Amino acid sequence: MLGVVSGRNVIALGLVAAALAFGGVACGSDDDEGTAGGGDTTTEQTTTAEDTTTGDDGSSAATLEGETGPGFEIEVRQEGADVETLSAGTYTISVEDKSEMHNFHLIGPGVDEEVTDVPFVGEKSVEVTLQAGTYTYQCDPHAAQGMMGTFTVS
Ligand SMILES: [Cu+2]
Repeated sequence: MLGVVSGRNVIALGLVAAALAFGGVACGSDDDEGTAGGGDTTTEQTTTAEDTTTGDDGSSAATLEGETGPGFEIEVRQEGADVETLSAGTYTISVEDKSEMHNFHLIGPGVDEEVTDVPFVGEKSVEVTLQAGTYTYQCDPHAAQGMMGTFTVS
């Protein structure tokens, strides 16, 4: 007897997986951040030569150092010390203005000198002749808030 071998051909069907095209979702982030509002602060720097010629005859103008800002402070110093009294005479007052919101204004007998104006930042020197009396130095916009001081000349 011949055994009939029934061969079975199993046809394997290869399933081709359909490739799905994924639409890549681009993360739309704004890379172009425009730098808004560049500071247009033009800081003027006036370098005034300090002519503190220490003359031998002692007739040279003494120097006062004024300072206004950056906070709500205004000062006049001589050799580092706060000025309260001075002798009459000619002085060079060198003002360092550290803020564009303050100025330096000296008012008194024979003097009405706005050494630096409000937008100015930097250093300026002027020569002033002080007479007997009381002088006020102030920041005009903020004098009422106490940004001022006085010294007496005799
Ligand atoms: Cu001020």
